[in-house]
Amino acid sequence: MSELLCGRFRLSLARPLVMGIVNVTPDSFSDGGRYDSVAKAVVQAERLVNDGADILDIGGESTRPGAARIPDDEEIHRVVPVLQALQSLNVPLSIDTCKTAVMRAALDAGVDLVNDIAALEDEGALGIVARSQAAVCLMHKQGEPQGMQAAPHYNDVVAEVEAYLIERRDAALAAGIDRHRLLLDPGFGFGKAFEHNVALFKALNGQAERVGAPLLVGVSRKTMLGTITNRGVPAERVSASVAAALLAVQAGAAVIRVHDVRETVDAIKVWQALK
Ligand code: 7PJ
Repeated sequence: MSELLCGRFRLSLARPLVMGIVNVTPDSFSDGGRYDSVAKAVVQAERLVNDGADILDIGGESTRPGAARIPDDEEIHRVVPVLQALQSLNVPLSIDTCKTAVMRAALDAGVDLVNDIAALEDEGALGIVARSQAAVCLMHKQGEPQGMQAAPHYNDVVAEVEAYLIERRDAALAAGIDRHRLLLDPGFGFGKAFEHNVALFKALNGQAERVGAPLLVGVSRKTMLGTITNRGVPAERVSASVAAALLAVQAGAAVIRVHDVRETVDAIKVWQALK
């Protein structure tokens, strides 16, 4: 079975891994000195580890459709104290960023995985990651988060997404990133209409073999699941998210990125015992 070289860790991919989402979003009312947002993120991270998270994904900038951008130094000041505080947990830490400056600061703070929705397209990103020991997730998106859901267009969404992932995988390999450090992600909800997401999900089976690297899948609480279940509120999409996570691991996904770690871990345990 294959392994993922991931900073301080070598992670076996013999069973699906659960990546728990930690958002570091400052509360503008109560956050003098950012102490509160750091403390809250650390508490949330510790809870996710207790719930069985294999990896923690720390993000300081929302990449949800329509979200505003924040400056590099603001993002660094949000995430680096959290990464430092979580080092001693002895759990692989991922940084969810698309900015080279944030990657550099996170790598200096000891991050084990760079999760990039822009697949290391930012200037200098390939080189920064290549010079580290960190794993990297290269994700497909069409357009930028600010306007990407306006009018997504594909002639053949599966073929186009897979061609892009292969191109970025090859760019990473050419930059000197070992293939055992790579994860690829079709990028559910990133410049994709409902029918594009459905087509991509149905194509997960065999996709890792076609694109030549293990897959990370992130569908947790996303709009596509709200559309299927008619749940407008993301927090009401937990059952839908667990069902989709199970289907993704059954189709061969190596890593599942989720909000609801405890529920997803239980479901995967049942799947493993009874499949
Ligand atoms: C993803 C992500 C995803 C990867 C976000 C949200 C939006 N990183 N970061 N894959 N989604 N690799 O969680 O709804 O699907 S932020």
